[in-house]
Amino acid sequence: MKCTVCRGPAVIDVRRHNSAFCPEHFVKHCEGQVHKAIHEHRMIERGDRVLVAVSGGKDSLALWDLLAGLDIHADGLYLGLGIGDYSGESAHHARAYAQAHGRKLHEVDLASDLGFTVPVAAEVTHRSPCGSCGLSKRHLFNQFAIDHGYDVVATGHNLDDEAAVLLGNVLRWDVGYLGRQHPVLPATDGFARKVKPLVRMGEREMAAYCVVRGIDYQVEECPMAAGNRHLGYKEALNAIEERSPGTKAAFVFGFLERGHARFDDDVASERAALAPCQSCGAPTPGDVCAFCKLRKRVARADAVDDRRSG
Ligand code: Q46
Ligand code: ZN
Ligand code: ZN
Repeated sequence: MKCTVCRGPAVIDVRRHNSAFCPEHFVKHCEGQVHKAIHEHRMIERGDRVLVAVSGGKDSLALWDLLAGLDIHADGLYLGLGIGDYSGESAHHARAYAQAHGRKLHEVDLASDLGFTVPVAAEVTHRSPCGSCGLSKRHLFNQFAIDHGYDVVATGHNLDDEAAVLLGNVLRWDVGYLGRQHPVLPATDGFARKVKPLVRMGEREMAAYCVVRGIDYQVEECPMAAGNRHLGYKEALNAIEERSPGTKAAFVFGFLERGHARFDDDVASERAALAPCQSCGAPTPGDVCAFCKLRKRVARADAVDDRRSG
């Protein structure tokens, strides 16, 4: 296998681009794709303060690294989810990258700062841990950005993630989610801009990028992900992609070009119904936002436990 650009030995092939790359040209390829995504969707403007949601996994660390390669200065925020050794290891990788590259990493810890962990939330709500986890991440990354003057929150969602989420949204015809599924969500009252600069990059490419760049990342999957729907959708899409390379990209980009705008009205009416949460001020369709409700439920369960043991 030879590099499409320089004919030197290639280390990775990217079938949907009919290309293969040596390490140097692979990094250039990744930077080019991220640059294209940022400009095409006007994700980040000069002078924006950017906050990267850093999990310690390959995508978020690659994103942080790629942004720096494109001269976009960004700080990171690591959220401690309290998922045992997995969270400990993830934090280690996030801190090690920040330290080695002289980057600023903020940290928020669910247990010590907010009084609960993802496993506890799952137990109390009797729901999948990913529900409480996703809700907490969305809320806390946004809140942190608003409180600390960041204009943009950048997340490491890649093409495989976006295709799996899109498939889930289509299978349920969830019009609100379809309308909000976009690589850039503009800032509105109470919400910082959200961007996904890795939308053109496959999962396998992000792992390869980290290897080529010598970035150590959390290779373990989250132990709470086992059996979740998202993984099932990814497996289904991988089977299709294997037979027809390029299907995931056609699915996601076709939706963005020809499908997304059809759900504008659904999003506009959802947005019109938002008002500040009575407890924390974040925009919500009810009186109290889902995150504050979750916190209250966990606190109530704690109080019951205390009474029982006391
Ligand atoms: S961290 Fe959280 Fe993921 Fe673990 S509990 Fe689910 S959502 S799987 S990206
Ligand atoms: Zn090359
Ligand atoms: Zn709230």
